[in-house]
Amino acid sequence: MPKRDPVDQTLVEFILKTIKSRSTNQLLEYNSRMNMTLREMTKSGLTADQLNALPIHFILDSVNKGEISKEELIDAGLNEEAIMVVEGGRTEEEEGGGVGEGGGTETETPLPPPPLQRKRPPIGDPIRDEDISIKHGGLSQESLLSEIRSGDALIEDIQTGINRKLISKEDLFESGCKAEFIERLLSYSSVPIKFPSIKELEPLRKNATDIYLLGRRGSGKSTMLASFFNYAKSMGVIVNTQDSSFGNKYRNQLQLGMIEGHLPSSTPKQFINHIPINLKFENNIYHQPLNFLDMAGELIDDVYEEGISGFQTYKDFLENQNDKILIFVINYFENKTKIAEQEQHLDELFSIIKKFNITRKTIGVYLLLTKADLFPDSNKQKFCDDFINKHYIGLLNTIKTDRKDHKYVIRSFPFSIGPTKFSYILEDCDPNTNTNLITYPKILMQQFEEDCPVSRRGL
Ligand SMILES: Nc1nc2c(ncn2[C@@H]2O[C@H](COP(=O)(O)OP(=O)(O)OP(=O)(O)O)[C@@H](O)[C@H]2O)c(=O)[nH]1
Ligand SMILES: [Mg+2]
Repeated sequence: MPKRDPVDQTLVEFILKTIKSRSTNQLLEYNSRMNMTLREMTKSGLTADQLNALPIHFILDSVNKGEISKEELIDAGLNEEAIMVVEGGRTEEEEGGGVGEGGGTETETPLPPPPLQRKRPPIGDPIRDEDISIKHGGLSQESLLSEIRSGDALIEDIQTGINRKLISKEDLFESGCKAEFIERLLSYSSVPIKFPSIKELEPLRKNATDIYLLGRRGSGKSTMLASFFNYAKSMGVIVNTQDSSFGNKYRNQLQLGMIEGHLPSSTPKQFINHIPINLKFENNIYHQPLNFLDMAGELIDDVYEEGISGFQTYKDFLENQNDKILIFVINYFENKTKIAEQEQHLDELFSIIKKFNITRKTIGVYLLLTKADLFPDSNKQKFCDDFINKHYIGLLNTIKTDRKDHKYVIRSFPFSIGPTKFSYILEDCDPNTNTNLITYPKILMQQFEEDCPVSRRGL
């Protein structure tokens, strides 16, 4: 890591956390102004699309300066043409190819013969080329296939494997993927979202119900919201509001992802997404104004580590006289230690929220046990209630004790979007066949209809 002064270092660390949302020009500027290296970027999650959009002379310079190795670039998803240039040690510009901008590097290294003997076939071509090494770019055919079978493979690795003919669509088919799923898998790209900082967020609307989504990293908060918004939209219940342009964009993005069966990426630390909507039911002339607050699980984990001070930054933004619904999104685990750890975190989080006086204005606490498709029982509601009464009794009792002072409803229910594959892709995204996409958001919508006050605003 290059030496920087503490201010620059803090800034670099902040930018690296949101590297996925940065444009090519910004990346080049960070490199020239702050010495941010390509290795730091790729290690922090720079996407293959971002990497491949960088000028080739910049990539080559980074390699020549020893700031990143060819192997690391391959692992990060550098495309084949660029790899060939890197292997040769010169830019295509020097070769007369005209790609990239600015000057290349001065190198005498001759280009080695290209690793592939013939033109790259179309993506997904099932025909195998015996000449091509089965170990390419740090990916081995055997391990990739085994990861595909176990469902642990990274989407980028599968796409790279197909592009480099290491595996074929047939392999995916044989491992149980349907043709329609394979198409969605190959077209998947994580959409970079530029999250506003807490200071940039529009203030929470007054006279609305604030819906807090509280849960650890990966518990399913954003996915749940995506499914809820998609369902509510399809029922014609959502009325747009102009109170947060970012919130509206984020909601639209979540909804489109759900239509394509693509799940959201992990919400970056430090961010709270504020999504205001109005629900308007057919039989009700009034609106229900709701402010959804999708919190980053990483932030919530920090609150657990740092106690109340971890929440201090958000105090001004969150403090208001609005009614509140606290949704504890509980990741369904079978592992006893993971269950106990999650229970401790949520119990502590509830106490912190209580100290902040947030429970004073609370009208409902929902305990949502997610990933119900993984429950071993077909009676999901009963399984959820029994599971919470058995494993989350400590949290439940803390909440019940608090409820003696502030009257609110406590509800528990399961949630699921149905089985997922390779972490970010829904196996079946058609609500006609995947009834999870209707059943669970419908329960949630009914609870909001029942519990949240209405307003004349917007009529
Ligand atoms: N099987 C199954 N997996 C799910 C379901 N919902 C979410 N997941 C998985 O859980 C992962 C994490 O979900 P997210 O919605 O990103 O979790 P989050 O709570 O928003 O996480 P952070 O943003 O990191 O706080 C998803 O990428 C899916 O792989 C579900 O209903 N069923
Ligand atoms: Mg999230």
